[in-house]
Amino acid sequence: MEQTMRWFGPSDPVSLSDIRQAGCTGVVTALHHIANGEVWTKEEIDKRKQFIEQAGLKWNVVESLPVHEQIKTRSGNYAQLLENYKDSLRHLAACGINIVTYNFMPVLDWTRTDLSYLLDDGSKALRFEMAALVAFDVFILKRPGAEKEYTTNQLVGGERLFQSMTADEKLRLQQTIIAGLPGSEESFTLDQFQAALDTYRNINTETLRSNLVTFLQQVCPVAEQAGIKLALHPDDPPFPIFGLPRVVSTEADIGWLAKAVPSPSNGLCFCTGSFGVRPDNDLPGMIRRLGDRIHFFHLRNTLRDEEGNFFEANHLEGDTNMYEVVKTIAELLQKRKRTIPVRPDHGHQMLDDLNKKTNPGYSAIGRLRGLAELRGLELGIVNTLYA
Ligand code: CS2
Ligand code: MN
Repeated sequence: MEQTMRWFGPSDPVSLSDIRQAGCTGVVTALHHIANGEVWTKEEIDKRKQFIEQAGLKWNVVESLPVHEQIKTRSGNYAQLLENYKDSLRHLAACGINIVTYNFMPVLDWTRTDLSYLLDDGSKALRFEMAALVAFDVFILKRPGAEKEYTTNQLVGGERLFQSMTADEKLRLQQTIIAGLPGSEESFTLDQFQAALDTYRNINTETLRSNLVTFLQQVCPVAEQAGIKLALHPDDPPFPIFGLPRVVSTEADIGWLAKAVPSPSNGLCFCTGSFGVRPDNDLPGMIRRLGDRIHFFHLRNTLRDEEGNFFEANHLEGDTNMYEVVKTIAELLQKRKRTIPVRPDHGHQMLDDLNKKTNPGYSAIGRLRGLAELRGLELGIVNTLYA
């Protein structure tokens, strides 16, 4: 596995030198200063690439080349936006970067309700709590019809939590959900968020799926010709929220998509932290069966409960059997005689980072711990199985 970490560019409090000291050979990054939908020029790509190489690292993966909402909804300026996307892919390929991550989640990128969930050991994790989602959706946003999408128990839990919250806590919850987590391209006020949700009024699962297929049918031929592997990131969390459709949550979703667009460039970013939230996703089995389609791994663990809450657990603990996952990846790489970029995805806020301002999920030390554990695990497995 090629060890990488995500880097948010020159303003990231975690520097390229930090990432190198963590044992990475590459970074995963994006041109975050270019607005979603605009073309990434060769000059801009090359400038960033040089900067990374001067620090002794490689730009292995783009995460993300964001897909504009108008492409997801197939509305407005989508035809031009598709052309821009193709141009950016061509330019990336010309600069020698050939793995490109994206997602097809409507409106919101990854979603959590708590960015500093205190764990027993004093470190802090990101958490998704159903009652908090209901509190926001039904009682803060007051989305029309929202209550029909929850069970009575969920509504009672959401209301109880809402009643117990101070005004500050309500505002913090709102910001956590819609003000944009690291890497998200959008951030919203309440009104803007409701307006964005409304653009999906006539888009159900089938329509979103067909829009994803249209997107892929358009961009895959360009990607194939340029030698680019597209890596679709799964839905996080992997179930519908805010009444929005979700089409990248299960093995069946991926299987369907692979059949609909068989191009070898139509690949996957296999995020164990996203898929792993669903008990019906068998991760090692999925890695085995989807093997050739996977171009990039996010390794992260989660621990769920029966109410649909989950938090980001230590990388080697939680519902995902990370030993089985890494062993399956090792088998895959051995069989294919190739390597694949991997990042620890998120990490806890811990040690010295507890006193610093960090990007939620993207602290230096928590990710360093995750990466170190995953590397050790891989080395142990590879030496035992293939020495
Ligand atoms: C997130 C996402 O957990 C994650 O991987 O950081 O922002 C992810 O980068 C995007 O959904 C990929 O397009
Ligand atoms: Mn991920």
